[in-house]
Amino acid sequence: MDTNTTSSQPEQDPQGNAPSVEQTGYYSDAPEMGGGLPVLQYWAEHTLSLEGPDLWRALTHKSACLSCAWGTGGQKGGFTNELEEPLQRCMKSVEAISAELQPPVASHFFDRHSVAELQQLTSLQADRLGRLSFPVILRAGQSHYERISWDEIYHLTVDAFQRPPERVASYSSGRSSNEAAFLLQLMMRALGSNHLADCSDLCHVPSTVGLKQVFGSGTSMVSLEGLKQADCVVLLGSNAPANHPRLMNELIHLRDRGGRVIVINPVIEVGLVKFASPAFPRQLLSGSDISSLYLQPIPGSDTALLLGIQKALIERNLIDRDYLQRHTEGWEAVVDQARSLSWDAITATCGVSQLELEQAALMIGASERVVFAWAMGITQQKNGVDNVHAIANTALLTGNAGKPGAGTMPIRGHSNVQGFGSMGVTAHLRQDVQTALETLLGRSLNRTPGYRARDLMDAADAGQVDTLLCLGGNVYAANPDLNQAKSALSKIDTVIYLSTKPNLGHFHGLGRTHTLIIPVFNRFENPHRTTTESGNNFVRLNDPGKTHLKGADLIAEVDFLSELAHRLHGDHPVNWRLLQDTRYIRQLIAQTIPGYEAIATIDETKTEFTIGGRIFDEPKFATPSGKASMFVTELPQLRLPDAQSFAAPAQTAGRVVALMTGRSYSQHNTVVYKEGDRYRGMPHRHCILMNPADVQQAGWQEHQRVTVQGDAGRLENIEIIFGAVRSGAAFMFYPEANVLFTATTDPKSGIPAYKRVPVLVYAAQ
Ligand SMILES: Nc1nc2c(c(=O)[nH]1)N[C@H]1C(S)=C(S)[C@@H](COP(=O)(O)OP(=O)(O)OC[C@H]3O[C@@H](n4cnc5c(=O)[nH]c(N)nc54)[C@H](O)[C@@H]3O)O[C@H]1N2
Ligand SMILES: Nc1nc2c(c(=O)[nH]1)N[C@H]1C(S)=C(S)[C@@H](COP(=O)(O)OP(=O)(O)OC[C@H]3O[C@@H](n4cnc5c(=O)[nH]c(N)nc54)[C@H](O)[C@@H]3O)O[C@H]1N2
Ligand code: SF4
Ligand SMILES: [Mo]
Repeated sequence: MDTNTTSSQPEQDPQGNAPSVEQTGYYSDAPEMGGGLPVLQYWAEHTLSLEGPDLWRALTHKSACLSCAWGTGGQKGGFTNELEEPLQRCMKSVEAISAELQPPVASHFFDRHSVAELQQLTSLQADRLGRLSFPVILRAGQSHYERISWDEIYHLTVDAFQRPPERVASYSSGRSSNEAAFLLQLMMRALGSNHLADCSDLCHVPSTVGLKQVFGSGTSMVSLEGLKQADCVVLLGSNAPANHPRLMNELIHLRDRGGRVIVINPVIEVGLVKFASPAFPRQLLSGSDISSLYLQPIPGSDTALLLGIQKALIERNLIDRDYLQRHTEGWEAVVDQARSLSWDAITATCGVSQLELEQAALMIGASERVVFAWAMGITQQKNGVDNVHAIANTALLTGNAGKPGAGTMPIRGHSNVQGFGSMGVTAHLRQDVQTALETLLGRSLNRTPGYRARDLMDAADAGQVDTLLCLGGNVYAANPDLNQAKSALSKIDTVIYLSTKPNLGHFHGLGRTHTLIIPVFNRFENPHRTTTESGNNFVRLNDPGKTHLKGADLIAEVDFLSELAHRLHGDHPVNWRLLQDTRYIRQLIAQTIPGYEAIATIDETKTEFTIGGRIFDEPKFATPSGKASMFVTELPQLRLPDAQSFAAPAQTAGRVVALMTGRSYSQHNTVVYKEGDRYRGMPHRHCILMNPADVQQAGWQEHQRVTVQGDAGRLENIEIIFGAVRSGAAFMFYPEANVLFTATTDPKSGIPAYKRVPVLVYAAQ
């Protein structure tokens, strides 16, 4: 079966307004708009509850929000964005803080519950165990985690790192500070290992790779101030109402000033049609219109859709040839390719009509300043880098890069994931940072690129990794093929987790000889002053804080890493123990990380800043020639396998669909906060969101239970929920869905194609 057939998606109305969710008639139990009163209700419930005082203390603490990389949390307390606009804390921030404010895991908990029992927990149950507040170890042959002393921790970890450098690795997630990130990579590189896998390898790595090739800089070129000047935003593959809620305020402002929003997403996300933001009290009941045009492509086909928009722009003479000639290279080939592709090939691949693509092109062409913003629907694809190139090409063809109010804007994930990249936590280090680190360490460093996250799992599976240090995150559940992940991690001798809260990885991602869980302070309780970097390239200074955990045996990440580095490397050429004072780390950052010079004086000036060299207000880019390089993007070949190719019982009649896996409204990555997703009408985690016509054609009904079979595993007893997802596609929640499939990766970036997973859906006999 092939998804490239007719789609039964609802027609767009000729005004270019997206169908309302009521018009689509898809939802049985979902609300009519995103945000709204439930958000205020959540705020009220939590801030007025017993945890209220601690919650307010954390909310008003001067530090960046823990949750997403939009980076709320200002100079004068926690509620402002970088322009000091008030009322910028969303409910997701409260959700994240509230999880951190849980009571500690009881002191005898691990004695009383074996790992086998803990493996039965769901993600939600694991998180609800409370905060980790003392270090524990699981030794080979033992059934229980047991408490461990700090002496023994250092003894074991030093021993674990004294292995050949090519056999030691780290994985990190983007919640820790810039200072911890910088230390981590310095310690690893000083050992001779470049195996600095990071959650961004599973997230925005195609944006970093693709944008660097085009513009010489891998982050957003649009500042928040710039976004406020745009008159059109093209939003691709993002569920911002759930994952970057304060971006919605900017879209509402944009619509209010007469601008347009083009949404590109195989699912009609209710909050992208209409959103009620508490920052706009007068529209809280009625909601504000978001999308002016909503296009629903086949999952994985965005490059085709963008080629269609490019073709329409060229045919209608809406491209800026003067700009292309002056500021870009390689544009002729890009224009030739889009021109030569047939409309049939384009529309058959993306499943969106020529008329709709032309409408989008007209909107873009008629706008003065267009921002192209995207998230995981674009990057987590087999052609993730091509998708990013196709977006950049569309921006460049219309002269929408290098002027205020326009440009390319990857919407980053974790609150400091971009800072990790800047600090050099990457398997593929930039040359200028490498050189600066070599000067700092007084010797040359290993230049072979290290393992990205997927390479790490494969190397571990092949028995090539002895030691893995995880600075946050959940490397087990974040990866595809959970069985492989478990088996790969079990071949590593020592796995060390630095974490704030228990997660599935602590119970399934177990090392062969030792697994250590070291509890750390989170951002708002960290005893050190730290910094973080938002997705808009803004560096925040986070004040020291205190934990609510009484008598807890926590450590600051920086203290652990500098002590370990000291024990491994001695005092030369860096005085590692001195780095327990984060001011010294900031001096090293200022010396080595381009654009971070202003961090040298931030302790005195307390002035937060935008990183130099990244926001392009003029079409002079960071490439050697100063011009943007344009790359031809291939039309994706999207065929779904036959039903027979899945390991299902013989004679099973089923439907093969392109499954998108992603987040529910109430989860943060692998950590589930609440069972259901009210905005998609999914009452619990074991649902598959499907197109009603597809379900009816298969002879099934809503709420019926089905089996979902991928190439690596199956999930049974999954409830069908009708949703505004296009025909041939479906949506399920991660991390549960990660059991289903092996990783198909983008050869240009190594990212797994989480957003286009072929699965067979069938009803139990
Ligand atoms: N509350 C909350 N906030 C978060 C997170 C969280 O888990 N919870 N996680 C953080 C992190 S690390 C990240 S990376 C971001 C993630 O933020 P998002 O990228 O917004 O999250 P996802 O749920 O992965 O899915 C994004 C959207 O992609 C669409 N999509 C799927 N396939 C395709 C496709 O082929 N093409 C297009 N155009 N769209 C597609 C889906 O329908 C969905 O609406 O959010 C960050 N913020
Ligand atoms: N199928 C599918 N899989 C995906 C995705 C998808 O869309 N679909 N998305 C991918 C993406 S975009 C990402 S980013 C990854 C996420 O992957 P990760 O970043 O690896 O996972 P998280 O679930 O964010 O990690 C949560 C844990 O981090 C720890 N933590 C929280 N705060 C801190 C802190 O301050 N310090 C330390 N040391 N630890 C802390 C807590 O113990 C918590 O349990 O998952 C990827 N996997
Ligand atoms: S938009 Fe993101 S950074 Fe801002 S308050 Fe919400 S979760 Fe935090
Ligand atoms: Mo992410």
